Amino acid sequence: MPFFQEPPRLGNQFDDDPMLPSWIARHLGADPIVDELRALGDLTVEYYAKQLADRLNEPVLTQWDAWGNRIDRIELSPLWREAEVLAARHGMVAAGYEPRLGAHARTHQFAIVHVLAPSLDVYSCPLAMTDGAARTLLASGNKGLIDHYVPRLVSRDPSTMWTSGQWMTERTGGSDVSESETIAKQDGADPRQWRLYGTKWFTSATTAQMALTLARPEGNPDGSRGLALFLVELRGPDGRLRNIQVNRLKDKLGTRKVPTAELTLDGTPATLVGEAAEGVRAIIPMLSVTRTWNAICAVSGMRRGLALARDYARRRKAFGTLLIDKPLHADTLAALEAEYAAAFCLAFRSVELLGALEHGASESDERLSRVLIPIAKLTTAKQAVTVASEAIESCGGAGYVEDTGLPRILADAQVLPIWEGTTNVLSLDTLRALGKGGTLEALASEIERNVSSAKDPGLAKPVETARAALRHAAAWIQEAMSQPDRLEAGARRFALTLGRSLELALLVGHAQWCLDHGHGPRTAAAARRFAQSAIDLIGDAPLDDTRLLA
Ligand code: MFK
Repeated sequence: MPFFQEPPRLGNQFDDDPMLPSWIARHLGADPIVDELRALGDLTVEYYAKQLADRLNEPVLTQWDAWGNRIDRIELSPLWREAEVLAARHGMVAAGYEPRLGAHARTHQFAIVHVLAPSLDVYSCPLAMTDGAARTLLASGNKGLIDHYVPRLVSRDPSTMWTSGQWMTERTGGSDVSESETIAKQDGADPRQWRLYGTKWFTSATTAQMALTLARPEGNPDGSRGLALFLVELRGPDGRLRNIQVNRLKDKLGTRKVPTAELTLDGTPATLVGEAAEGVRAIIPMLSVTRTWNAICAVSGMRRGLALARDYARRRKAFGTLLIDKPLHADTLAALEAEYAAAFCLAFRSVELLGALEHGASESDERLSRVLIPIAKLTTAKQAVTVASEAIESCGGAGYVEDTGLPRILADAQVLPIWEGTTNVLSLDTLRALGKGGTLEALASEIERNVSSAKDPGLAKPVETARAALRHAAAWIQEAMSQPDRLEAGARRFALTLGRSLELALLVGHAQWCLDHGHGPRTAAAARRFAQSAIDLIGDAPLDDTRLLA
């Protein structure tokens, strides 16, 4: 009988997660949520099979009908059509807005996302933007828009739920939105009704019913302050796009199921959300929400890669034994599991802060979240790519062959450090956040609060590693503050050092809780292992060398 390798299989993605059950027990404790998450853990296995079967389907844009009418219709992949229904029914957005769990609603929501999203082919993208749009409208105080749109965005009814896009990026760039070229012209006498003219270069999930977008009201000054925030309903009552042309769908490395498009707006009706200026400031709540989604999707993607890699190591034999029994293979997987555990803590701490912000956070929580959200996004996104790459490598050649489904994990992870602010843009945002008084102190006390809870002697070294990295980072920024080029050049190493020391501290805090509450020694092992990785990345590269090299 010739040999055929058994493919890796998924188990229940709640029960098999080494972090989520203890995190839920610590923060929510409630049995009904455990039952719900366990049921989703089975559902995600079922959808993983569908995802593999759906692998070759992609969105299709049809620009013209047979009679020459411009129709710009986008057909979604079958799994995405199912995901629309599942997402509404399981409250992937709605759960974050429901009052039952108060400030823990966000933890509940993102636990659902964490379990389910890896099987839904990046349907997380429109959901993240939908969530961000709901939060942005609520923050705008525009009662008419809130009453009309928010109930749709946070609905659990698939027949009434809407999704929203977020159109910021133009040909001038996705990072520096101050150069946006889209113009808004007043439409008639109603000061809230406008028409938009311009090109949007990267609009994800163009099948959404609405979008929030930036445009410059005619006559406004250049720069980001002259931009205003608008709400666009994409289709009229006849189902046709309202003066929007879909120029083409993007041909991307990953996120292939997401219908990302280039659009021309040619007199698109739009409603002004707030003032006719300061649109960047008005859209910031969107960024905080989508960056938190990014962090959660980074850790859930890591989980999926590791779940498959772990299972594969228990099925695959080479040189006489199972891979899992080989010290080097086990060592490699252990380091990745530690990386996941650390990233998990930071992503879910961001979620907790998001919930606190929405339920009357203290001033120090507000300061902390301003810096922790960009740090969590940039740190976990980088980890997601590394872990995905290692996870597919651990499956050998199979990890590189498309019809195993494994390469998609890496291709989809690679978007995470790019969209919603690249690593460098968010490193600079971290510096900007620290420019606000008391932010570094809030971060330091977050680290200290967590490490000082550790009583177990086995955690002493990780505690010292986290403290030492933070001390080094604080000393560096103190010195670099007066040297703008040095400060900017070192910003990524600085932000990642803060991210990794925060992760270590949170992991230590959770490890102690697990030891104290019968959740075993595994998280403490993760803290020890993570502490052996590069936590402190602070350092200056000579600027002359940089000039020679770059
Ligand atoms: C799985 C997850 C799925 C996610 C779906 C994603 C699909 C969507 C695809 C995309 O659309 S990707 C494109 C996303 N684009 C970005 O994320 C933009 C990246 N660029 C930035 O983040 C820039 O830093 C930013 C546009 C915000 C900078 O704007 P400006 O024009 O330089 O404004 P400025 O002066 O820096 O900031 C304006 C105000 O906002 C300032 O307030 P003050 O004047 O009071 O100081 C800033 O402090 C404040 N601000 C900026 N960033 C902030 C912030 N406040 C809070 N939080 C922030 N992050």
